[in-house]
Amino acid sequence: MSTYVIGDVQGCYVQLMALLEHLHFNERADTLWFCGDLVNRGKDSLSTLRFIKNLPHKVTVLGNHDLHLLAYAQHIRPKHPDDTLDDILAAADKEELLTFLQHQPLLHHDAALNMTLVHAGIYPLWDLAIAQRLSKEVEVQLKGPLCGALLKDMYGEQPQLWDEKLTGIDRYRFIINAFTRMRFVNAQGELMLFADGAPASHPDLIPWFDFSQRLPTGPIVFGHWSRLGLFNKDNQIFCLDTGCVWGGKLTALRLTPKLGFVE
Ligand SMILES: [Mn+2]
Repeated sequence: MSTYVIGDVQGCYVQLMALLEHLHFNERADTLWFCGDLVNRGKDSLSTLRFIKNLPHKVTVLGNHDLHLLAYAQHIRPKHPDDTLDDILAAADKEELLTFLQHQPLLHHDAALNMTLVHAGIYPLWDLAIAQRLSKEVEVQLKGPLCGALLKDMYGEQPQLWDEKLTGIDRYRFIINAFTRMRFVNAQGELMLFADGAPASHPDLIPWFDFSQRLPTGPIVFGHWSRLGLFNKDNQIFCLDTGCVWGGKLTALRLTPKLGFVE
């Protein structure tokens, strides 16, 4: 009866199977959480997505690559040269796979385990209750008739600063960018989405979790930031993106019965 969080799989199906074997994973007894970016760039996005969708006990949140798949499938976004998504679109169960993805949240909170799962992070000026409310706002849109319009207009880097008065697509775009693309903010708390290096490579910027006025959220586990890599700040902030798709490892964080990394 273990619960594990798995880092960014990105279609690395063989590595996922190897990690699960290493964990002695039992799909009837154990639960897997995935921190998003299930697909893309790796060799086998189709097998990965199908395997996760069919797991009896799983939680996953949406990453930027998962949202890209939904937009690409609707012909809203062009194919990126490095995309490895076409096997999904050619699959007989394409609609079930895409519908599964479309119904996943941006944030998952487990009060009993005292842990919150997101793809990139929680914007530092949101506490947990605000983050839960804002993720729901977007999830409702993604599941509704305006999903296509949202996917079409979610791309862009503005607005950079959160304001509760934001409305419509500017509001949704900020929420999606914060949950799925954020790494750094500046001293004013603006999203600095262009920066993707390690913290030391951007000394003028602040990792979102180090922002001095960050509001309390409780422990958070996330991926997305391969150049941050395996990271644990005070058992409160856990990064699990160890760059499997870039030749690195796939990592799990065991939540129960005992907190700890498994590589
Ligand atoms: Mn990502």
